[in-house]
Amino acid sequence: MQETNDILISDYKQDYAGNNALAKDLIFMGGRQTYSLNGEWHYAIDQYDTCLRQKWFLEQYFDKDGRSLPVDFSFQDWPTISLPCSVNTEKPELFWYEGPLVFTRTFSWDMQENMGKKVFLRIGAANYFSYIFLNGKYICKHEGGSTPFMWDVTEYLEKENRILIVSDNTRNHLFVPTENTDWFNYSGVYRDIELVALPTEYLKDLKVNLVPHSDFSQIRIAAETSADSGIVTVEIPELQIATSMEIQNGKGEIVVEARPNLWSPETPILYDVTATFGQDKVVDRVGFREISVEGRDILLNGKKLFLRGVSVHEDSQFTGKALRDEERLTIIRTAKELGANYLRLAHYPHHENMAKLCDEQGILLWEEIPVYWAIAFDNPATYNNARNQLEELMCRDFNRASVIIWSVGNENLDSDDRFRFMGNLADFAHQYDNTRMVSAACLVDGETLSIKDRLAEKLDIIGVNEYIGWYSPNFEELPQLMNNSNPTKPVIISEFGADATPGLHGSVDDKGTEECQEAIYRKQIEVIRQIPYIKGITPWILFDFRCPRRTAAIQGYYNRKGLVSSDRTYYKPAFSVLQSFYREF
Ligand code: GCB
Repeated sequence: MQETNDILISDYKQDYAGNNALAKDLIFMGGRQTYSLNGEWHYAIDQYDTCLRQKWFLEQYFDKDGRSLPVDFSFQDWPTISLPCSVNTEKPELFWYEGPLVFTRTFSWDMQENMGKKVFLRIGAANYFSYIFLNGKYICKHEGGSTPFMWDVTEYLEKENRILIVSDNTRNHLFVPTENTDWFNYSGVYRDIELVALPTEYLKDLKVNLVPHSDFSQIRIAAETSADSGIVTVEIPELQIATSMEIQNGKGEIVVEARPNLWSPETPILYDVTATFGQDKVVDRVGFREISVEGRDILLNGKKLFLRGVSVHEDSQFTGKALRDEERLTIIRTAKELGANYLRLAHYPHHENMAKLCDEQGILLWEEIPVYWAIAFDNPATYNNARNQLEELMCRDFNRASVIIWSVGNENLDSDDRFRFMGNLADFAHQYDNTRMVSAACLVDGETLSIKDRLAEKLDIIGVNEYIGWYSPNFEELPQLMNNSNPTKPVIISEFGADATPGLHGSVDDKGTEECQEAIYRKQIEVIRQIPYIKGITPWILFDFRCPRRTAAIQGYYNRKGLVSSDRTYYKPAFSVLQSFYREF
């Protein structure tokens, strides 16, 4: 008796223990034709996880003798919602909802046209756990709310199909991020859902980059294929490159001599790259640049660089985390108006289009995984998950010239477990990718009032968050902090800032006023500009953003440290202060 059983079983998730979609399952997507499953889906709030307990996806309406059974779902009668989206901003009754949601829809599949092909499901991101079912079968699950995942669904597809997704953003102290953050925990499947049909032998990955320290004259092309052996051909027509590489054990790599025009914020030049493997073909638009560190300097294409940045969340007052490209362009436009050449995409991987747009628009990027605050650093499963999220991000954005820094986390206490955890992540990032710098946003050492963190030895660039003038109201501490520190590596002030409610006025000492925020920006800039080892700043933050922790009347569930209001229209005076500083460069 199904109903009796399911309520008596406590470890119902055991049935979904396998088939974990991981970074190794991702397939290179550049230029691929996809079949979109975006659009209207039926959905239900499923607070008690009854779908997974009762296995609704089996659609068992009758017992074995044909007698009808009572069921607790009716997919076709459920309300609909257009995916991808953050359900919180779409449905007022779901604004504060956290927990399991069930989404389902039907679709037709052309079996004839796709005969002999391998078909993969790809979900751009869903927060935080996703369980995928197709035609009554459990397909896979994925952990992590900001990175894509893929799974081979070839053998499950039929002419008429039902897909069902359980998307669960219940917070938990063992997750990455942990249960306590300073941003809104938006629910649902908020990036594209698509199928991609590939020939049986296909290109699994393509990485293209300028070889570091090659005098800007060598391009490395690395490919992975589903087949063990074969030939991959690669063309970069504007560089007169037409070459091929041999695949052995599913991998191949070549280095070719070339003199590309280098990518930079001033010259965001991209080259068309095409790779072919048998029947399969992918394309990408790739910029070539070299980012490096020399002593306390950051160099872009061999030239010293100051990162004139600002931090941003993936958060829209209107669309939650499911920003549209126009909204991404507004972020970039506003940053450029500020005079920025660099953005910190805090605190988790943003949509892949953000890095693509920044490649085109000439904005450098810091990308980050949500190893944020009090992570369970002693838990091996938490580490594996963080590492996988980092790999998914690095795999997804490897070819983006704009991305110059991988950040392995933000504001974590310097403990032994944390050093091991984040140190290993930093080592892993270095191993995976020698074309970028590795950093993390560290805390100031409160005891010595200095930039001192054991993790620094694992990083190329030290990020430091300091809120002097705000959380530490004594402004004298800022020059002291700078004088007490003597880092051997470049430092980025990855955060400083102050809240200001748009239109709220008072004296410079009245917290939450525009005057107070402006004064803190002036003082910060006055000190920072004199410190030779500071090679960039990303003040907190470009736009006000939603945040459940912020309950004071002047906050209204928003973090008001933005230089611009959450609707992107109102510029606070601190915006011009930072803009004037950036104009000096
Ligand atoms: C921080 C965090 C950031 C917060 C910010 C704040 O240090 O890194 O996520 O939103 O402070 O406003 O307190």
